[in-house]
Amino acid sequence: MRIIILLVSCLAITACSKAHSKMTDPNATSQTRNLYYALRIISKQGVMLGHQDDTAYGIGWWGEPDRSDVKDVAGDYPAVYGWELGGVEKSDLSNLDSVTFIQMRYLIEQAYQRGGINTISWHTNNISTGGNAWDVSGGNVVQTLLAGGKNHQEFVTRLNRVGEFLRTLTTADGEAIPILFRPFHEHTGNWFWWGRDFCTPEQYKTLWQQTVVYLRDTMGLHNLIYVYSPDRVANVDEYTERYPGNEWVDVLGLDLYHFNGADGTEYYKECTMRSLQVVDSLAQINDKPYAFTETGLEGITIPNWFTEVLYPAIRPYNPAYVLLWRNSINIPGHFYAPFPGHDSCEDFKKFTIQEEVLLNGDLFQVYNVQ
Ligand code: BMA
Repeated sequence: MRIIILLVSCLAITACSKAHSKMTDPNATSQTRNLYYALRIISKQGVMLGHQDDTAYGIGWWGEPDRSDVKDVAGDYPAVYGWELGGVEKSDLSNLDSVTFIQMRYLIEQAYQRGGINTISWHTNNISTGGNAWDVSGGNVVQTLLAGGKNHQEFVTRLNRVGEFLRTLTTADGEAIPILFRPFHEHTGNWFWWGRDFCTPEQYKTLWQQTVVYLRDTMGLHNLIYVYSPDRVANVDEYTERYPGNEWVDVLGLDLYHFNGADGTEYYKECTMRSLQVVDSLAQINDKPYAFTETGLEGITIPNWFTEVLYPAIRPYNPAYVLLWRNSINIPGHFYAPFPGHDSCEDFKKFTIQEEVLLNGDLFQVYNVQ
């Protein structure tokens, strides 16, 4: 039997009373605060498995009730469900991966009702060029979004649409569903317009802070936990160069993928361990939970990747969760979790059955501790 997170309910009470003031949002709802402190406690007991778009679609299926590739293989849903907002800022009905926002809202609520944890990223378009998040042709776009910049008003309009969607994430009783919100990610890389090569550290920090202030203070959203997630880093200085500050960030994240199949294994392990070491030390110094916010090997071309590559790389550390990216239905080979019939299924089961790897059914009382 796995670890029962029953412990969370009693431990969280102590943790909450000690450290309420440390969240970015001092007025966060009680469920949001409980989730935040539960992350820290859970991370001492195990690592939750996450999967992007888990219940929206998978390999060979789309929008089937109660379906999940992770569940089909491992017998349970992941503990953490990743979602993506790109498109909501333009009032699109679906996100950039064709998931409708109506469906996403429904699946987020379902995940919450079964005790799961929801996290949301935002691959937002480039306002200056009209291109997508990967369009880096517009020079320093971030600067134009800040107060006084020529696209500031438009940025606020778009952020407002994000906030209005987030506001609708409630239970039928109107209780706000806590969300781990992860904007402007992988900014230590140079593939998104908010990346390292396209704005100064101060501009990035200001963009982050203005985003928090708008959602939290102007819009009054109190169900958000703010997650900072750079790509791989070599040292503490790289991780903190664009860090908006402890009062603006709740969870320290890390995104890092395995490239080049078997040839890339050692490099992936080395980078993951070096980067997690950095995040782990900063998390301890700053008293924050941390998470491996995105990872995976596209197409899982190494059948024992979960037990032989991922597990040893994360084992020395205590991320609260590790989130595998999506299983695309229409981009051939673009999947990161196994599905029935895939070569890595047995290995994935071995990985998930370990005591310290937590699926949805292992979570108990994360939200409603009084
Ligand atoms: C990327 C890929 C894209 C997708 C984007 C946002 O890593 O999966 O196909 O559009 O994430 O989800």
